[in-house]
Amino acid sequence: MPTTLPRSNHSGSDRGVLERYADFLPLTSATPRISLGEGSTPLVRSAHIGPAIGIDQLYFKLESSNPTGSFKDRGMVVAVAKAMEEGAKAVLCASTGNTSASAAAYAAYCGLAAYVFLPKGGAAAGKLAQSVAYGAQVVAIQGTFDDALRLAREFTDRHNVSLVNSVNAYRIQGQKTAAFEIIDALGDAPDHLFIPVGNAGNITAYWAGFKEYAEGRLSTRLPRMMGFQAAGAAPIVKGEIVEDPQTIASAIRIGNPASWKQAVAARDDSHGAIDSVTDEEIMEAYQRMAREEGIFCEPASAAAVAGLLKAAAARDLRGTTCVCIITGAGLKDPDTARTLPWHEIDVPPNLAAIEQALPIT
Ligand code: AN7
Repeated sequence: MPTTLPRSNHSGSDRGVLERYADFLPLTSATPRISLGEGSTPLVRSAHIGPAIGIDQLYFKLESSNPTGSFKDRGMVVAVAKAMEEGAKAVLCASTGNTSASAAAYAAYCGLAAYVFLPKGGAAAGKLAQSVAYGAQVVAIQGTFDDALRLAREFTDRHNVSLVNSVNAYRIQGQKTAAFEIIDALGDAPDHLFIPVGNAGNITAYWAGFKEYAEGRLSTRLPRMMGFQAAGAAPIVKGEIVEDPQTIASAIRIGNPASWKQAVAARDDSHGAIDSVTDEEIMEAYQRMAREEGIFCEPASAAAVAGLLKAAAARDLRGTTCVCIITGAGLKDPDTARTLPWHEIDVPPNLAAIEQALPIT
């Protein structure tokens, strides 16, 4: 155990995942109760999209409200706490960007070194900026995320560094707490859970969480797990590895998911589905989320919303309770936002010019 541990300085609802769900996590008295205020994220009822498609009970789980702007913080806080408990001095991950931002933040907070393997040019600008700001050593791998993950596993086999990808079971343990929060907020599990799928850790974790609460009689039913991959990076849908995955949703540009089998089990055990959505459908959902709901999410998160729209067009979801997981914040990927059609009105600094330019009576 390291001699200096960060103090847990949180109270109330921002006390973090380790304290809020201690009874459900593999903690010991030696596990440092660290927190950057992760978890306890908002569950917001849809203002316009739900009513437009006849789903009265549609909710968005804003995982983008976590400390580093994505759902990764829930699992990362457990993985890093356990690494601390085991005396690790450094953590390492491969990432399409969000895992690296989260690993870098929790490592900084705990005084650990962080090494992040990113597919070169493959992480959105905001995520790369975070890794740099938190002081991680970035290693740009000239290949895909799948190459980076393979190399991260090989590297950690040979060196004294803790792997904090979702192949680390503590990550899944922490991430499952989002399912608990949904049940705690709604009083029971929803009928359908819509979620983007990349490396497939998150769908695995939610399913574990829903099952755990049901087994403990803290809920009475299980949701159908509805996972969505991008059409150009849809190995689970196709049933084969995608060597050169392509999609605008860089977070889920993954061709050989680590938790492939677990995702298929979640799909089948829940009588759900894993389907794909095109980049056009993702961008349509991305815009609608921002412009109709006031929720600026990243493209990968919009894949879940695109999946909801696709599913609602194919079959009647009216009368059901649906939750859509908004996995990451829109600010992570400003370059994609700038591709939306927009125009700026350029004016000299006087009121008359502005009044002439704006059609407001
Ligand atoms: C916003 O950061 O894989 O299916 O390396 O960042 O659990 O992989 C990110 C994945 C969805 C997919 N939404 O979750 C990484 C990484 C966002 C993401 C996913 C990711 P998984």
